[in-house]
Amino acid sequence: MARRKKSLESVRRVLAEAGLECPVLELPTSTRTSAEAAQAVGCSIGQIAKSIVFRATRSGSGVLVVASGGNRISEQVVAERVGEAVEMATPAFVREVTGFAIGGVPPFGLEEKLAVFIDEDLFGFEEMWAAAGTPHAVVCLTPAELTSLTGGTVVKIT
Ligand code: 5CA
Repeated sequence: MARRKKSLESVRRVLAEAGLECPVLELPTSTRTSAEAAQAVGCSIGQIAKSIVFRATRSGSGVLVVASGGNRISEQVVAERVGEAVEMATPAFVREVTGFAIGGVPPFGLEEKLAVFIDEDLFGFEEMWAAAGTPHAVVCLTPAELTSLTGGTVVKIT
């Protein structure tokens, strides 16, 4: 099976195991960036839940921030939450800890159990779209579904 198909199937499996029927959309156009994803589904960029991975510099642990598409995440705010300095992850580190490539990283069903922080701005929407494993697939989630699937802590990240 092609890698992309496997990635999409693993996202579908996690949703099914959680008993959720969140719509997954496979699109012909790229959903690699928040702007592309917003254009592809016809929503505002704020309604895209982007999954950004950081690396804690002392422990080497991965940290996932699920942020509203238009927001710039403050590394300092993330560091305060984590209790140590953080840096942007490299593409190789993202793949290692999540099992997915940049542009398709879903907020749940990841390779490693990461600390997860959710941008409070996502709670201003009834539903949002997140990457579903590939740069051509997105999944529609409510804030409650995102919270239960990730076990994340809701914070102000800007
Ligand atoms: N599928 C879309 C919308 S859900 C998506 O995955 N967007 S994203 O924002 O979550 O993923 C792209 C993000 O990956 C960028 O915002 C950026 O933070 C990160 N990224 C892109 N290129 C690199 C790179 N070379 N190194 C590290 N991080 C990168």
